[in-house]
Amino acid sequence: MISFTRLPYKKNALDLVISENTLNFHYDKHHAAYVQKANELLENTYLKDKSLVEINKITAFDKDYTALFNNAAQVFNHEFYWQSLALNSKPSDSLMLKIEADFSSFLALKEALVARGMAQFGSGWVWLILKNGVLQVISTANADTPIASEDEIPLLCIDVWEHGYYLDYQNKRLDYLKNVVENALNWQFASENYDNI
Ligand code: MN3
Repeated sequence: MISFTRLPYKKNALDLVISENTLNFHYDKHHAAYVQKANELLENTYLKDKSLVEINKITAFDKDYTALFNNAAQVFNHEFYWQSLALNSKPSDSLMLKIEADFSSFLALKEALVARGMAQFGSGWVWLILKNGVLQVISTANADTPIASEDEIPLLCIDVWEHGYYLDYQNKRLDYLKNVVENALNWQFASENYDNI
């Protein structure tokens, strides 16, 4: 059974970057629907008592479970995205040193996140991950998620499905990405993920 986790803040907490109106749909409708569909597909399978991460890892490469993977991965990705958002946060000293080592500067990392989001054709996700000891910015299409992989550890993500920004930014993905990256990424969450590896 996959749970519908609570938003880690009030729906107006990210206002001016992501509105309460967007979260009313994105969290209450889209995220909720992925939870409901994943649980319908889990029923009567041997996977139903496994954790969300285990379900993702097992179903990611199994064509018999494509629909379950798509919905379970979207649940994981959305939970991770809600935690990836916060106003006014900064990387820890250790993460900042790593960013400067692998991207040359914090600014260069932020530019890479925006550029990767613009380069993702159609729906998907932008991620800051640690892979083989190196920070990387990647994108995944549709529901695909780095946790399906054995060697990609996600630190932050940004949803670039249109449902995540259309009400606030219409078709202007660039404006959404720039505003999120500049003002609403939860670097404390990224730092905890990095420092706990
Ligand atoms: Mn979404």
